Amino acid sequence: MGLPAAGIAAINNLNQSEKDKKKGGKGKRKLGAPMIVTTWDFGLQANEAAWPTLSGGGRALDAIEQGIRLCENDPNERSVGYGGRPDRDGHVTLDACIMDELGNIGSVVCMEHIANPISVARAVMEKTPHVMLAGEGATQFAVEQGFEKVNLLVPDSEREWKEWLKKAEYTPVINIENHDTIGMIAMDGSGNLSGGCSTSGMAFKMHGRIGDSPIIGAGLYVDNEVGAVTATGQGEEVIRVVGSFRVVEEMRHGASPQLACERAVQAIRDKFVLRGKDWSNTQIGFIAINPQGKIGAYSLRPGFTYSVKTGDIAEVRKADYLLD
Ligand code: SD4
Repeated sequence: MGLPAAGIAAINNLNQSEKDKKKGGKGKRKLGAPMIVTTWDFGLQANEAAWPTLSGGGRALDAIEQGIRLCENDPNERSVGYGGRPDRDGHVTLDACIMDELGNIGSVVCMEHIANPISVARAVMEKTPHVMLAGEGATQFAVEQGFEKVNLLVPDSEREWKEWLKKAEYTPVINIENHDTIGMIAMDGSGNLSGGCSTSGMAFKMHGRIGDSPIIGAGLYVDNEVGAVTATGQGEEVIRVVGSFRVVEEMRHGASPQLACERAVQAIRDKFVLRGKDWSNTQIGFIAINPQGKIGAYSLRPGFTYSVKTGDIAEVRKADYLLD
């Protein structure tokens, strides 16, 4: 049995007004001023690359893609994109995801030979009926979309890998050179939030290993009404507590971005305790923003830094942490 025509119209109108609100149309909201927060020291340059779009009235989603691409293209950033460290078999496999203010999502996992996984993730989001593409299928899609196929393994990474092969011991190193996964969250001049995350994952990981970074809810989550969150560090632990979604849900229930990040890190610590596992070699960091422009950041161990850019500020900050 169908609804009467007037009832259907009412629902349609309601949906349209909700859509208008979220698109910044009717009921346009303008909360905090434009801002970007990015994981690690290298976020400073990424924020600068993203800022012209935000300060020029552009969309947070575009700023995110521009900022992350800068980092992906830099061969000296050895944990993201071109120049990333390979897995234990010598393959550079990249993970990335992106999410906008409407809840659109796109992700690529374990993708080889393409330097800008964040842009491929965006293409998955905008040009396919799917939300995730993996491995060869992701590369094939990227090539079909006009992305160039390149060798991502730079000589320095290859040298490090060959050195590692002599012992082939998998011991993740925390806070590698004060940069790691790039996670970027931003609010634009319309008060809309977006985020992105891109990584080559843990160096010398098993072939096919995927961390939190391309998994919506784990490495990244955005709810335009509540906040945007991203994570860095050992992805297995972030996935275990569905980290970024968890931080957003803490904020939804009233926690500040700071308290929400602290609770998610505590939840990760609690899982280590419950499982009787050692966390001395583990680092996890979260950053969060809310529509009022408040920032949160917290990590399991010392050494996590994040970069903040607003109209007045461009700086690297040290996050508070749970354990020495
Ligand atoms: C991952 N969180 O793949 C990402 C990046 C990383 O140490 O390896 N960080 O788990």
